[in-house]
Amino acid sequence: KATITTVTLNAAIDKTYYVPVFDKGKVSRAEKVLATAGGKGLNVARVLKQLGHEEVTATGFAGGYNGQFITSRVKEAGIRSEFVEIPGESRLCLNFIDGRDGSSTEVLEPGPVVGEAHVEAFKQRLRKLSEQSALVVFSGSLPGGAAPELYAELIALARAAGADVFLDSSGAALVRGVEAGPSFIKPNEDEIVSLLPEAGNGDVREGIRRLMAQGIPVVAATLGADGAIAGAGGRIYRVRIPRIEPVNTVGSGDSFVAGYAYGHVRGWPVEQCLRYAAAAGSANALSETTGDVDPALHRKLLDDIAVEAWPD
Ligand code: TA6
Repeated sequence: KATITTVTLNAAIDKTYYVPVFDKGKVSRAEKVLATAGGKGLNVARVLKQLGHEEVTATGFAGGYNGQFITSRVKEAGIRSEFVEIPGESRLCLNFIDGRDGSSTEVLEPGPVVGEAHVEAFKQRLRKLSEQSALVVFSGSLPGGAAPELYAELIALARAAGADVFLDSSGAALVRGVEAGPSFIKPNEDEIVSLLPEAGNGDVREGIRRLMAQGIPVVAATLGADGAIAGAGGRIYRVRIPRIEPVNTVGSGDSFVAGYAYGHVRGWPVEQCLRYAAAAGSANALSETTGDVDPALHRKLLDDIAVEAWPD
């Protein structure tokens, strides 16, 4: 099975506004606006395709005119679109990039509420897709109306249908989802603390060690310009990335997940998966478009990524 399926339960149109001056409480005029099919899972799907993974399927919920935009962009990118249509309008996620310092300000809509019948229809769709997939990647927040344990249920379902599973989420969805034992998670520093409230000391390495001890095989924490720290096979790895001038960092975490997934389904060793992942995250940050990796740049960046196992 070569297919990787990505799940985006709260799909979005990601809009990036390049604004020369972005001042809170003032009128800002954008000089450039970009729109992409977004929500974390769709960024993962697009980057997988750009990295050269041929068989990518995207599923989740999509609704209204925005939903049509999202699914048509997905198809244009050569990704199989298997979205369950829901009433209401899929959300917009806005990213304002201030020309003065390149900083991003994001405003994320909550998105439509999903009903029980649609969740049931989605489970059936996911079961079929998981039977055909080597890996299912669950990314992003849960839509309104979904129970916090939904990821845990979907992970169990995908596993039972024979697929491996990654989870990249936050808050209660992540805490409950982790109980179903995904093969890979990518919490940020705060999320490590929310997953391990009793650990308390905020040490990322210790948090990763504990999550591995709880049975999560790969735990990767991305640290922006500082690269990443990851745990796999009981070991901790430090991933260093080159110093770059980022253009748009939104979607770099998703690109990291795509890079890791690319190597994982090919059975690559952890170090190689991490290198591929980090190069994808950096390449995305150098593009104006959210969730966008230029393969030539990715290849070039691979040589500048350092992955070292931390001494035990
Ligand atoms: O990771 C960046 C991003 O994918 C944006 O593209 C935006 O769509 C947002 O995350 C959505 O995140 P959420 O966790 O709300 O699904």
